[in-house]
This record gives sequence, C-alpha cells and structure tokens, in this order.
Amino acid sequence: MRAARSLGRKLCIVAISCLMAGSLVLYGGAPLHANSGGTQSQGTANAAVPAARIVQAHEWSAKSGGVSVENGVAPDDTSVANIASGDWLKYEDIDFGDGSYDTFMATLSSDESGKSMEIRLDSQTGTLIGTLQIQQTTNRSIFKEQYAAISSVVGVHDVYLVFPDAVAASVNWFVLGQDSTSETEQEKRARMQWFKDARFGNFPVWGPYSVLGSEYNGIRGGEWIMNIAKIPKAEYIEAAARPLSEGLNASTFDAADWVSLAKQAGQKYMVVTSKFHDGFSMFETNVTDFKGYDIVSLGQSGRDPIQELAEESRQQGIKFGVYYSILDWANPNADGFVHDTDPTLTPNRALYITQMKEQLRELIENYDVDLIWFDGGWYSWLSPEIGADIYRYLRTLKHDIIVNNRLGHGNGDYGTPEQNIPTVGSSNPWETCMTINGVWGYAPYDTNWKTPQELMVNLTNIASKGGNFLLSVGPKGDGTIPQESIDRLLAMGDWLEEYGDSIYSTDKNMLLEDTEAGTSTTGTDKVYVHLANWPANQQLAIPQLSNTINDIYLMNDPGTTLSYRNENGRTIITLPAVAPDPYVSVVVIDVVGEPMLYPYENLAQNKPTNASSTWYNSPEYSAAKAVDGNPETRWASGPNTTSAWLEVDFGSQVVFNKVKISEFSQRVTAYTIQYWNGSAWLDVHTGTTIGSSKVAEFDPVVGSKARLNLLSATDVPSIYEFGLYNTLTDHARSKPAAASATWYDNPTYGADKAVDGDPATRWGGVNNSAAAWLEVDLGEAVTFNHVEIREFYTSAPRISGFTVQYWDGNGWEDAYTGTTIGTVKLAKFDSVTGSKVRLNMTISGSDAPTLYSFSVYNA
Ligand code: H79
Repeated sequence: MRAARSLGRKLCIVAISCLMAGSLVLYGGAPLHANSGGTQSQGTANAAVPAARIVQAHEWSAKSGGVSVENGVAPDDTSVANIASGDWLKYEDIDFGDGSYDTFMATLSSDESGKSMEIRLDSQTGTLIGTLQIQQTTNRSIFKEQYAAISSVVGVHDVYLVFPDAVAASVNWFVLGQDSTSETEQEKRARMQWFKDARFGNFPVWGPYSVLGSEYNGIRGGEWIMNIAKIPKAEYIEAAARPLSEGLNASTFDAADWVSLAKQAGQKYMVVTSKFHDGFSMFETNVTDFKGYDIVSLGQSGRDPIQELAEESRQQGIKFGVYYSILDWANPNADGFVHDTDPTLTPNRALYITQMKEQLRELIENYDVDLIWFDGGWYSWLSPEIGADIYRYLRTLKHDIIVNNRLGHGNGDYGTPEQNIPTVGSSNPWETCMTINGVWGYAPYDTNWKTPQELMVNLTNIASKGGNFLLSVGPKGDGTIPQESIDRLLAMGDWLEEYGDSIYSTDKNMLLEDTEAGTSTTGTDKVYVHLANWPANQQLAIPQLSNTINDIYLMNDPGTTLSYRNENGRTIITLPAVAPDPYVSVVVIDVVGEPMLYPYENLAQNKPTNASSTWYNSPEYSAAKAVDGNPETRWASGPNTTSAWLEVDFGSQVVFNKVKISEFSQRVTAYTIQYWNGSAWLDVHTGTTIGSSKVAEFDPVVGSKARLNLLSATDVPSIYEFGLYNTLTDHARSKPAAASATWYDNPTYGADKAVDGDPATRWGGVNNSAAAWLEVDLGEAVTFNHVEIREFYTSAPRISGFTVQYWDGNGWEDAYTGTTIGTVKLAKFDSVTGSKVRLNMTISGSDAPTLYSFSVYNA
C-alpha cells in the first residue's frame, strides 16, 4: 500500500478534522469505514448512508503486467495507464458496508470507447459485480467520471479492476456510491429535512476582496472589485490574495469565533465562500490550474480556513456548506473575464470542467461538506447535460449532499432568490440569500446596514413562505467580523431564543394570503403570527381555522390568554395595547391537531363556465380549468387578447362575499367582479393587479352567475383559479327556533329545520294561514345587518310580505320590511343588536308557508 500523499500532512495538523471528514482512510486504505462521523454526530434522521470512500487508482496493493503510474496527466497529478489485455489492479479491504452501494464511479480519460473495465471481488477471476463501459474523452488529459451499476455487496472485500482488453486509457480514482437519479420525492424530502428545518443560515463572503475593503485605486466594486477595477491576476495576488493568506499567520481569524457567532445568532448552518468568481481557492487545493492561487500555497502557516470552519461547525453542531463559483476570472481555461492572459488564448472548457470537478471532490473528500452552493453558473457551456453530470457526480461522492439550483436548467435541490423575497411561497425548498448591509464582501464604505427589525421581518416573512434566510456577513481581511454585523446577529439570536419555535421546523404559512397585519407559520399544533406593526385598534383578524382552539396567547407571555371571537370566516383576536416585543411580536394560536383552514365551499368549483375566448380553442386552456379546483391548470384567453371575461353559472341563486383569484404570471392591470341579479350584471369588486393570489371580501350579494371581467392586461390573460365563497357567520345556525305552527306537528318540518344548515330540510307551516312567524333565540345580544331567507314553493312563492324583527330586551323592533321572498332573499339593513330575531310573514293563497333556511349575518 502506498503512503499517504499530500493530504497526509493535514491528518497531523488537527486529528479530529480528519476523523470527521473521513479523510483518514481515503489514502491509507485501512479497512476503516469512511463514515462521516460529523453527519451522525448531528443526529440527523438520515445518517444511514456512509460517505463514499474515494480510492486513488495508483494506490493498488497488487497489480499485473505493465500497468504504470502516470504523473501530470490527471488534474490532481497521478493516474494509472499502459493497460494491456488481461491486466488487473487489486485494492485491499474495501468496505461495502451494509450493501447500500449500487453504483461504481471512476474518473477516466480514454482515447477509445467500446472497451470495458470489470469490477470483481476477492480475486481477478472472482465474482463480477459490475462492468464499466469505457467512454472516449476529449483527450488523455481530460478525465470524466464514468459509471457502472454494481450488485449489492456487504462487508469488506478486495476489489479487482480487470481489463479484458488492452485500452488506451488512464484511471484516476474510483468510489462506491448510490444512484441519485432514481430518488423518490419522499427520499428527497428526508434528505432535505435538516435544511427545511434550519430556516436561518450564516453566509461569510470572505476572500482577497475583503483585504481591499472592496475598493481599489479609488474604484468601489464590492466583492467584484477584481473585475470592476480590472485588476490583473498577478496584481490581485500581491495586493490582496497574498496578504490574506499571510494574515492567517496571525491569530485574528478564529473559526471558533465565526461559528460561535452563527450559533448565538440562531443560525443552523454556514455557507462560506470556498472559491468566488475571482477564482481564488480559500482552501488547500492540489488541482493543477488552481494550485498556487490558493490560501494555503500563498500563506506560510499552512492554515486552511475552510478546513477549520468545517471542523468547528461539526464540533459546535451546525451544518457546513461551501459556496463555489463556476465562473472564474483567473483560470485561463475558464472563459470568464481573464484580465492578464494572452487575448489569443483559447479557453479549454473541457479541461476547466474536469478540474472544477476535482476541486469539488476535494471539498467533499477533505471537509465532508453538507451542502454546495454554486454561483456564477451562467456560462453558455453550462448545458442541462453538464449541469446534470455535475449534480450526479456530487451525489455519487456523497449521497446526502444538498446542492443549490445554480447549476441551471432545473438541476439542483432548491431555489436561490438573491437579494429578494418572493411574493409567494413554495413547499419546494428555497432560500433567499441577502446582504446584511448592501455589499456582500467587507466594504467599509458601505454603511447601509439593515436594522435588526428589518432582518427579523425578512426572516419571518421568508419562514412564512417556507423558505430559508441565508444572511451574509463580510469578514474583514484579517478575519474579524465587523461590529455592526455582530450586533445585528446577536439581536437576531436574542429574538430567536425567545421565538425560535415559531421559526425552526415550522411549515409554510397557511394564512398569509389574507393576514394583512403580518405573516405566520404553522407548527404541529400551533399557528404563530408575526407582527412587526402592532395594530392600533388592538384587533388581529386571521382566517378561521377548522380546529378547536385551546388557547391564544403572546409567545413571550404564555400565561396571558387573549380573547377572540369568530366571525365571517375570521378569528378576531383582541390584543393588549402595547406590543410585547420591540421588533417582532408573536401571537400563538394553540389548537387541537394539525392547524387547518376552515374549508369554505368554493361555490364556483366545477360549475359550467363561459369565456370571451380560449387560447387557440385548446381544451388544455379551457375556461373550465379556472374552476376545476386544480391550482396548476389554467384558462387562457385567445391569442393577442389583452382583455377578456370568464363567467361561471352557479345553477341557482347563491350568496357570496369573498373571491379568490390566482393568475398565471402578473398580466392583468384592471378587473371587475360582477354578479347576475336576474336582470343585469352588477359590480361587486374592482381591482388592478391580480398576480399569484388575490383575495377580496365584500358585502354579500346574491346572484346566479358571477363574472371575472379582465379589463386590461399586458399580455394574454390567464387564470389558474377563480373561486367564490360565502364565509359569513350565520348567527342563527343551530339556535333554538320556534314557529307559529308546524305541518301536522310533524318534527320533520319543525322550525329547527330552517336553521340546521341543511339546505334540503325545511320548516313547514300549515295551510290556510294568513300570517305566520318563525323565531330564533340567539342566546346573547348579537349585532347583525343581513338576513338570508330561502323559501320552498311549488308553482309560485307563497309569502307575500315579511318583517324582520329583533328583541332589544324590552320589545320587538322592526329591522326590515319586504314583500316576496321566493327562492332566495338577501335583505340588508342598518345594524341592529338583539338577542332574538323573528320573521313575521303574510301569506297569499291557501298553501302553507315553508322555509328551507333563515340565516342572520353581520357583514
Ligand atoms: O456573492 C454574491 C454576489 O457577488 C454573487 N452572488 C452573491 C451570493 C453574484 N454574482 N453575480 N451576481 C451576483 C449577479 C450579477 C450582478 C452584477 Fe454587478 C451586476 C454584475 C455586474 C452588474 C453588482 C454590480 C455586481 C457588480 C456590479
């Protein structure tokens, strides 16, 4: 067995990191399992998969024939070549663990395709567990990862790589891994769990630009200063990179301090710049075109900040990720902005990709990173295939690793809005990255610090939408963190210490769409409402839940129960006069079971529709798609239209007071909601933009049809869903009711049937009565201003006149007088307050008066 190479040195510096990173066994070949102790020590539910063990091809314990070591060909130097027919290489004591490996990945360069490499166990003629079909690469210095499926193997075995045919190829290293391409949704959720739960991360943007304070020769350029001030690489090295590297001799950079600060801030993970666009490696690299332009090569201490931060993160129990830019202004093979190289030089993309992948291997192998945060992936060569290749490569190296989405083209695990918070949340993982002042890196000229309250509002807003907040900190060139950042992070930490349960491990907000006062998150049996602006009227209205409420209280004063009432689809909570927190106060609604919104019936769902036009008359974009209850299908108006209408026919007269619309994109600029009252279209609500979610409430109306009139739009209007609801609280529902008479005293037609909420049952009076009454005991004084009455009749309405009365404590007072009722009558009057309500009826003809329903609303 060969001696450990360069990385062996690192083993001796800080023993614990080697153990954590699993690098102890990488080159030593001892039958230790290359498990990542770090991952397990953090107690993730998902620790079963061992980190893959990377075996250098030249570290055979035995071989046949003329296979030899090649130097200077592979990106990190050494590979094996000169392979003749029948050659083999033996690797001792490879641990297959519990049998979960199903993939073998090797990096090879080859002049030819069609030859193979057999993977056999325990002898050169032993059990064949897989065969890798060798693919030709661009040339012999371009290595590419190549895969073979392997059968499940348990425990420790010698592995033989056997070449049936001579092949002009070089092998760099190989690894056992797990297929990531067939991951199920459920497996992905489990892999992403720690990330979803974490909610808040620390993002040090630190590099040579920090030494310059983001300014050079009077030019200000943030962390982009190399590019913006057009600093040649050699000059950038001397002015910034070397001083930064040498600065590591001093004790001012202390990884423990950084991680402690993150922990005190309540941050659960760190993502640190391992290589920014300037191409400078903030870690020890042995990859040809990066080595020499890295912090370890230029320094004298041998200190590697990424290694130290990885180790500290594990020790202090936070997850550790690295930022890695695909863009590179300094590598001649990357076609980025190369300042000082020969303009006639042609970038070698294939070589750059192969070297970049080797650096990514270093990051996984040496630091066992939990997450890779790509940036700068807007090279045109970063095709869907190359992005998918890189993703698969990383997941094979470490099955549980999380990768952001900046490999482009849908590759990656989560979305990364930068410097903004989306207006709509998603249950797919996402993370907003944001600066704590204005510039990512250290910039003394940038004093545009966000206030602690702004930062907390951002965190609560993001959490309410199911996202994470990755907040930058710009350490100085000497590795210390500006006091302004420390102050803000500690303020966040103090707040999270009190209110962390309303952020970590919570789920996406259910209430946001109509909680104007703030944002909210949900826990297993709680809803948390975050209020940065304390309502002056001491009222907080949130959409009503279907759960029974245990208690409503202030999160920092759980002993104080807040009173509330439910009305018209909302729970209205009475707050104390003074906000309990100077930044963001939290109200907790503690409920029985998993919080659920009250499921009001969508009156428009699956009802017949009509529209002004449809996109190429395609059934896929028909009007029915806007009322099918499926939030992902939509109606689109015809080509070139910028105004349109959509109509829904309820089939009978219904009462509604709320509309919900979701639009594809944001195109509509003016709209009206109308209803058909039997003879005309009347406006009930008008607005401007719609966007992904529009909720509007209005005075209840009764109509048999509703219409969404899109008056103007910037492009063809398209609507995902158009929903109409009645969320009014019926104060008469299930209350004691009595009537002047009942049809043959038959309980099937009792007065209670008019207030039981069942639209099919009814109260029946008796024949030949000129007058009748129905009375409901509300139980307490209730303020109301609408009644809705539905009459049963056969040939013609029977009630020819009515009066609504209320009991004010002393006597019956009139609230409303009308003539006929018919199918439905919605009567509106000035608000009255009474403990009983009565409907007096005059009857025409001999048929008995009969009522399906009698409802009392305060709208
Ligand atoms: O590291 C941070 C940014 O530097 C990096 N991503 C985060 C995490 C980033 N790289 N590119 N971009 C963001 C988008 C490009 C912005 C630019 Fe500009 C606008 C480049 C040139 C104009 C801002 C202004 C940066 C330089 C001048």
